[in-house]
Amino acid sequence: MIRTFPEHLIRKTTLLDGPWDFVRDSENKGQQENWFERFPHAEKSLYVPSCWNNELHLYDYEGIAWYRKKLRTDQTQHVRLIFHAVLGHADVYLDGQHLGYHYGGYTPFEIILPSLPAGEHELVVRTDSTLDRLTIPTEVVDWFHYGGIIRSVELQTVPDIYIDSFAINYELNGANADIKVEVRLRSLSQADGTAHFALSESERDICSKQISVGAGQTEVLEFEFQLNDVRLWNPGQPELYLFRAGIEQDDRYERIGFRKIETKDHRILINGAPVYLRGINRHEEHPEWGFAFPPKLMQKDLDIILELGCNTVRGSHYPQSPYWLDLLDENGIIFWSEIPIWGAALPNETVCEPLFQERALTMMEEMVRMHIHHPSVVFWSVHNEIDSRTQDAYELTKRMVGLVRKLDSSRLVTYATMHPLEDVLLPLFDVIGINKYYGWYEGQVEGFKEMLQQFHKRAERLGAGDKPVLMTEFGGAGIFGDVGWEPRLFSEDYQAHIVTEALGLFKEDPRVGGTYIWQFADIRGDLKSSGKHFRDRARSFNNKGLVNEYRKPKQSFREVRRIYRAWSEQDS
Ligand code: ADA
Repeated sequence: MIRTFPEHLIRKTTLLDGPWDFVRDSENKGQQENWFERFPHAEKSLYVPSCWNNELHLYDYEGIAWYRKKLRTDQTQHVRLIFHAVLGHADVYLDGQHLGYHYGGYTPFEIILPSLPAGEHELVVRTDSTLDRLTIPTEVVDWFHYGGIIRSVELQTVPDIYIDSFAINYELNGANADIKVEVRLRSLSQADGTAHFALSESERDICSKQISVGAGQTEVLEFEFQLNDVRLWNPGQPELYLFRAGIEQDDRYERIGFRKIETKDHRILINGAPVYLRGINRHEEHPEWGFAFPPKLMQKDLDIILELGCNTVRGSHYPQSPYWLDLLDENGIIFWSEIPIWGAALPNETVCEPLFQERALTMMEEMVRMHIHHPSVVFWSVHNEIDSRTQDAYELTKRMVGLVRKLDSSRLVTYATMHPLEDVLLPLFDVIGINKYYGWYEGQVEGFKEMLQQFHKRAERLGAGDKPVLMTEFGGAGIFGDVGWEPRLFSEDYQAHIVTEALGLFKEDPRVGGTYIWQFADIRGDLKSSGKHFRDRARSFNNKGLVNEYRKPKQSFREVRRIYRAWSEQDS
């Protein structure tokens, strides 16, 4: 399932999920040997979506792999092929022809195949999961280097004139919403055509119109209207609106929620009311599924996060599944969406590289377009822990923030810094996220107090003193089951101690608007016996989860639940 609700009722959609032929190409000879025309003997059958690393004997394979799926179509038809996420580089071929290339990992891309003849077709995908100094993320990153087609592949049949895109924008004006809708109708026909277009919301007809679309052209339709007395999307009390764009032979549904996002007095305001953020960082990862996280487990993650008393989740560190965001929309949970620029070990030279910058901007744009309608998304985050002390970081960040503001001015733009006392980026953002690990990587947990005092002074000097500060990462590792009388490093007890002490300190600071504990669940780490990074990660996992990788609660979970629930009581 891609969404929790159908996006089309008329348009025929089929998921190509299931077994695909799979073969590694560790010597990178597939292109030269035309594997896209003559697929070699498959090494195995692999279920898509999945990460190959979760299969036997493929655990640490990073590199090129080819996939093949045979499909059968019963008549000539226009096809829209959507890859909802392929890790790294993806080249797509159909019947030996190269159809397109995408770089990324967590955002969808599509290919239109006009008049695909009836018969059997061979869809081949070459993927490359290799991380290097210019990929995003780069080669040193604190999560497992998975590879594969991690989200569904969808085959849609579209008519001669079809709905190419459907964008809904609004501004709240008192109790009413001023709405702007843009729909693109695209023709795949050799002849001019017409369509009867209708826009509606639930059972309410909004407008309809007869449209002509020239052969092979795209017609852009724009509508403006007002909805009165809208029910607002609020944290914990979400209200959602389902809009339909339709023509005789095609349709598309988009769901939104109405809310206004602001900042004031160091707080995030939703619909004018301050919301203290009780959050958690969540990787969309599981030891059995990797990044191909199944919907059923998303529901379970959500249930655990609600049980914990959270009202927000940081999607660390990459665009997460639309299905997950649908669940957050439906439960009134605030979401922080970010792209995988993970910078703790990112050299400054990389930040200056044109290819890296181009990838960063493209990824950012793809993420904003992908998640734009989700009311749960309140923050767009441009990066995590890059060297924010440099002018080069400033230049890249300025471009990224500028792009995001151009694409969406209704949300807050943010990032997470690990250099709060030397950071030169503060003035660029609406909200500052701070990652610090007192009590774990440095000093005692009390160190937060002094650091925050210094930070606030510096932020004022830089003209950023009025911005809300969120503690976006803090915590420590606790190995599940390691409990005792003494608070030893790596015990559940010590982890619980750091997290609870830190939460108390943050709550006393009026300029801190919320907390995101690192992290929800233990995740697989990227450890190499020859590598120098992450060698403190016992079991090859980052063990800072409040629950372990199978979602079993540690002592810190129970402590945080007590604190977050008490805060929630105070705020209600
Ligand atoms: C960083 C980083 C996280 C994780 C964490 C840790 O702050 O943003 O992804 O690596 O440190 O556990 O050290």
